[in-house]
Amino acid sequence: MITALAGGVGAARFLTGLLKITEEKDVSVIVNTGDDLEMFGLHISPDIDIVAYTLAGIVDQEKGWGIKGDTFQTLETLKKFGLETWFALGDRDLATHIFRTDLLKKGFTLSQVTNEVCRALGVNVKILPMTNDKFETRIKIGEGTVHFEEYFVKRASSEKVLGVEFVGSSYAKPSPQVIDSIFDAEVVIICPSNPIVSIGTILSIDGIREALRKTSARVVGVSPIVAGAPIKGPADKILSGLGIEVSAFGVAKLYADFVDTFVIDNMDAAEKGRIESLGVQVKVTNTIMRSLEDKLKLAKVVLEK
Ligand code: FO1
Repeated sequence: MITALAGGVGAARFLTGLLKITEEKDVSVIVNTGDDLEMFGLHISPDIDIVAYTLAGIVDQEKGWGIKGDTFQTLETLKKFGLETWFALGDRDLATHIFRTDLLKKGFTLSQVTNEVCRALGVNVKILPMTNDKFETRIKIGEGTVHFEEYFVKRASSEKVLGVEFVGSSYAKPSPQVIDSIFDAEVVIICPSNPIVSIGTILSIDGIREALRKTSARVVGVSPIVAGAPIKGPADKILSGLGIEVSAFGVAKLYADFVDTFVIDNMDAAEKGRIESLGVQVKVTNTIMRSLEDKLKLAKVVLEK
């Protein structure tokens, strides 16, 4: 059994490679729900949908999110009604949000809804929301705090990050199977996602970090930072805003209390010694996933003992 902790695009791309060398039924993915937001009365779970669409083979590969070939007629009409349409929701993508919102209103948990979405999309990997409780990642900027997606999309990560708030971490509980999936795994993989607003959110949920420290599974992290920058997303702005070194070492230090091995890119080979001084084993390889071959090779390096 393999369990992965995942955020959005980087994690989904890594999982594509992993699933070429493992059985879907043996893989569980604990997904960040801190990006979840409500728009037009609909509950949207960006990271769950990115993972589900990617593993179903229907994601827009170039963007990494949304459904390939989707149209945006509904959004254009909503704009005519004067609604905010900065978050690009396609017509087919909206069907997922309508379906999810309808089931949530009928009393289904986010876990149950996610199971239904996976069943409909033919995804046999277990996608586990980190929590079924309300949780929101908010970014502190000069004028106050905004939802992560407003910071990242509407404001294009333009403001200086003064802090990050996990609204819900004081009460949110892990969703069913999350803790078991960590203890029952032979390997737990920390995917190359944003260490603060994707992995950090998952770690802030009661009991998850402790389970990662205690599990007999081998815990392997993949650095999302290569040569001082993220491949995609605002990890550098968020890390530096929090005064954390924007490097493979900076991320390794965040995970050092539970990770056994940290996989870093060839370009960061010089950081091997510093990371080992944290008590973490290091593997150096190509972590930039341009092709399916790259994803396959990275997954093999992560899994090999
Ligand atoms: N990212 C953008 O940069 N712009 C968008 O308009 C956008 C819309 C969107 C709609 C549905 C969805 O599931 C994801 C979407 N994303 C968009 C991606 C999202 O902002 C981030 O990739 C994740 O939340 C971070 O992992």
